[in-house]
Amino acid sequence: MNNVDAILQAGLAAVAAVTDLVELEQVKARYLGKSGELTELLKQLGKLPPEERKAAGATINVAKQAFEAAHNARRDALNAQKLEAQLAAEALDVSLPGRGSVGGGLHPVALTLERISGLFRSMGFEVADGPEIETDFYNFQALNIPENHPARAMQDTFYVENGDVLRTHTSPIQARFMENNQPPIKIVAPGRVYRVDSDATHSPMFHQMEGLWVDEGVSFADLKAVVTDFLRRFFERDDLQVRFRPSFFPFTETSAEIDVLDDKGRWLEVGGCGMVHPNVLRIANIDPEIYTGFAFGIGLDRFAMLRYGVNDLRLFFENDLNFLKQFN
Ligand code: 2NL
Repeated sequence: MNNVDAILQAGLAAVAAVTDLVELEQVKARYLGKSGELTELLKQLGKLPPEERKAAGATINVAKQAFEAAHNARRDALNAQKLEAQLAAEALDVSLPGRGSVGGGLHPVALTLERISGLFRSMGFEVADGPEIETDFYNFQALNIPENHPARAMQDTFYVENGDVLRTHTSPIQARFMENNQPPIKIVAPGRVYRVDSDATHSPMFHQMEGLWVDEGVSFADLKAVVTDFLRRFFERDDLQVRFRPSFFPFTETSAEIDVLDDKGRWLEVGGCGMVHPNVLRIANIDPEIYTGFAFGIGLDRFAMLRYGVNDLRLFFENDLNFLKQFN
């Protein structure tokens, strides 16, 4: 019984020395566990003479309580420390400014499509659309493209099941519109088109816009006026030189290529046009003895390149955000 105080002092020192809760519980087991040092003293009580047992038991219990009090205080302190550390690690400054938001924007080809549609709307044209998977009839036959025309060959046209095709131009939109409407017809038809072609200057999917005006008395002079006015407004140059160069398309007669003079004095081809072929009107149940019309077609990707100074067509289809974000 003489060393109760020494055991207690050693126990209190051990409790004070621990740095985490696991260690603390190990120290507690060493003193108060099944064969802990203070527990062992209680087990020895029976060996004392009866008259000494009560006082010795009381002394050991006081030591036990002192140890337990120290243990509890240390446990609370370690828990508080642990909470402090966690709060510090998870601290969040709610007054910091947010990361902000990055707004999206339209693709340059979409911007170009919207701009050109707007110009034609202001001249009284409506915007029409149609399916990208077309029948042979609307993509070829209705446009006076004969059975053995090279444009129908497998190396130019994507064929899907049952002889349908991915439209190779937006003309079928207009063929459908003529079939369902009588003149006056005044529409533009923008959209995706597909051809078996892929290199630095050709993509298998690209964008076209065609225009069509059918009414009594529509002439090649009207074609030249509308196309020239459109080009001068698109390029924002009132003195832009426009040239109509004789050409051939199965769906127009007469036909012409459209060239503009650039600022380095070179003629650039920007599209094709012509008077709608009488066969095309007839197939759509429009009487070519009463009505005439003109049509034209341009490449929207090409117009987007010219407007934004983009020199490689592939940039439009790679979806590189560093490229696209310049148009936001
Ligand atoms: C080009 C040439 C052209 C047409 C498209 C057309 C449509 C119908 C009837 C007659 Cl429904 N013609 N479209 C006419 C001439 C030229 O496109 O170089 N496109 C990029």
